[in-house]
Amino acid sequence: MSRAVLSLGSNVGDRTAHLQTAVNSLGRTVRAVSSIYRTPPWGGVPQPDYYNLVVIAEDDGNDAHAWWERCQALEQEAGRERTIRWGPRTLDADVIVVEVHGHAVISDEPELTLPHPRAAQRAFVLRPWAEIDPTAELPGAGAIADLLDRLDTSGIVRVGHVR
Ligand code: PH2
Ligand code: MG
Ligand code: MG
Repeated sequence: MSRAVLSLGSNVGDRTAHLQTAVNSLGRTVRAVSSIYRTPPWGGVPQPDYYNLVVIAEDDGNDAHAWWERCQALEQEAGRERTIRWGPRTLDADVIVVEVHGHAVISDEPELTLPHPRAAQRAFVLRPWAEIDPTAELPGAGAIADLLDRLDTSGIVRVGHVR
């Protein structure tokens, strides 16, 4: 059994619809979905605010890579075009953490680095994640509640929920 924390974001087109479609596509793997948060763009590229949420999903497999493939498929479904790094996008689907049989997967593959190397600095990941799993730990970095205390969350606003 494997359990994944996935971060979904959109800042092009109908942001809510892109998130909704992605959550629907994850289907029966979905165990919890956070609210949708409007979040200021992170990373220095001027662009519209994102809508972000976090999903916790589970499957019967033992393969962290399968989550990466699912995320790629979600981005493709949303017509994602890869242009500017950290630039605007219809859908970004990132694998934050994977546990296989209760153990965190540590990986430094370029395609899938686990845990996600920048998650500890991203309130747009930690804030929605803390909503659905307040005592979660980011392996190697500590409790997400403590990490979040050190970040600026002032621009993050809860705006709704997928159905
Ligand atoms: N994704 C990015 C770059 N910057 N900023 C926010 N607030 N939310 C995102 O999902 C996001 C971002 C590209 O991965
Ligand atoms: Mg991303
Ligand atoms: Mg990404």
